[in-house]
Amino acid sequence: MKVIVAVGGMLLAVLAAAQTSTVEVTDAYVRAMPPGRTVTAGFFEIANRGDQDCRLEAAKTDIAGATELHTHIHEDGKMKMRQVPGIDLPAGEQLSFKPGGLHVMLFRVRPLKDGEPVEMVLEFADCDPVVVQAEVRSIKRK
Ligand SMILES: [Cu+2]
Repeated sequence: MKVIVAVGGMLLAVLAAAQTSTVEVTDAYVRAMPPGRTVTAGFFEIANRGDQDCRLEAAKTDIAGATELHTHIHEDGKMKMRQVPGIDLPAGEQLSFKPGGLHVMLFRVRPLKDGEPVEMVLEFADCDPVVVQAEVRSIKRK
């Protein structure tokens, strides 16, 4: 019983912090996997409406066993994914996390249903965490 109370308190703390955040996330979605696959990616538009620079350091979600921040680079004439430790989001700037570019890589993902809501928490070095409501989308739909 004590454990449940503690977890509930933590969640409330995260939600309360998110309300004062100046980082805005829109059009968040997680790509649905083909049958048998457990790796996928999350995408969104992110904007820093505040006057403080933010640095995205992690994206966490209950649907995945592990997550990484990734970007794509050109190497030997090919596009390759590369993990990055953090992504700068200066005050007043916005970034697109999209296929072929920045994305949140999701590993050991549980089976997902098309249209299912997924919660993701973005964590920053100097800014409040943001709770993101994403949606599962099949490749056909986007
Ligand atoms: Cu990736």
